[in-house]
Amino acid sequence: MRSAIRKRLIELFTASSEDFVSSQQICDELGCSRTAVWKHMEDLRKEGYEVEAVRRKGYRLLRKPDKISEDEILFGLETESFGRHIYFQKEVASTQLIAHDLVNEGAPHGTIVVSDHQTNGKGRLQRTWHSPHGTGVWMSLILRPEIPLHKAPQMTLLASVAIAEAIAQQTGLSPSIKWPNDILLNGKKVVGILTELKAEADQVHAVIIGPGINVNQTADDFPEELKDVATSLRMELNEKVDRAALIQQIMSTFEKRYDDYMKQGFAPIKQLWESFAMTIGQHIVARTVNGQYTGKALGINEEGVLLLETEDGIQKIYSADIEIKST
Ligand code: BT5
Repeated sequence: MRSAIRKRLIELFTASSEDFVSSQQICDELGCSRTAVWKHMEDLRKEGYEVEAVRRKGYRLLRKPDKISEDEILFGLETESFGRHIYFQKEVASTQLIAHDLVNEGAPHGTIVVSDHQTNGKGRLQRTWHSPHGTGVWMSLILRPEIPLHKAPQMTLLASVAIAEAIAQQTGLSPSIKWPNDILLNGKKVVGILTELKAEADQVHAVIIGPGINVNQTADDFPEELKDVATSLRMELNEKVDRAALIQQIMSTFEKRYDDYMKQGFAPIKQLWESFAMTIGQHIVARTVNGQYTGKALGINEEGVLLLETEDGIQKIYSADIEIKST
């Protein structure tokens, strides 16, 4: 099936929401015969779409396949700018690398890069992110906030709040956040987020937020070294999760929280972040590039910096790996 026709059909179904689209309307829009329309529907079904046909009413799209290419993400997307420009590729080295190029080419605020498989997914500090084929959401979101450089870390916390909220809404699960932005289910990592910046002097040009979300992996899909520390939504729910629907939910929640942030500042985000945080009040070890600190996590300040009560006083932690010692 030609992608332009598929795209137009999906747009028609999207515009009619849950309603039927008549054969006549489709004929008019595509400039083809009823037989050709019937054939297009057969093609959609072959691609995994569930299309209902009812005499005198027409066609209705019931379900999309668990694919995450442009059409599937756009169908039913309810945002203004987030996810409106989609760059999808079946396999990439890292969605972050592509996002950097797109930023340089002037990609607009809200652009996303999505892939089914990363061969060289990036974690923080040169670590790797396991991103097997067809099971996860490997994505980079380009934001262009007009904020000074020192506020950029708040974007990371905003991202983890928006994604944790979206997961809770989509699955009914109760995720928690480990500072700064690992999302955990039952103590195991289900989301990691890499945030990268393009900035000059004190002005942020773009923030590239790269969440890696384990969605439909089974335990066997994880390599030995991750089996005890990682989980997926499917493993926690005992059922598969529609990745395109999850991306749409994330786009909606993210856009809403981003607007809150732009209008009201960090305070509402801080409050939400604290409601998800599992780190607060815990005894932790924070490993930073400047050394290791042990103490009680008191919370985050207005800037999003973690405050740690150590034997030598209160230490501000800007970036670290956190190990939770006890409750
Ligand atoms: C992170 O790093 O948690 C950020 C991961 C961001 C990945 C996304 S995918 C889309 C976008 N494009 C990219 O290239 N990257 C981003 P960090 O906190 O450094 O954690 C990395 C560590 O998590 C690894 O060293 C492993 O121990 C563990 N890990 C690797 N893959 C994992 C997975 N799929 N699930 C859970 N843990 C994993």
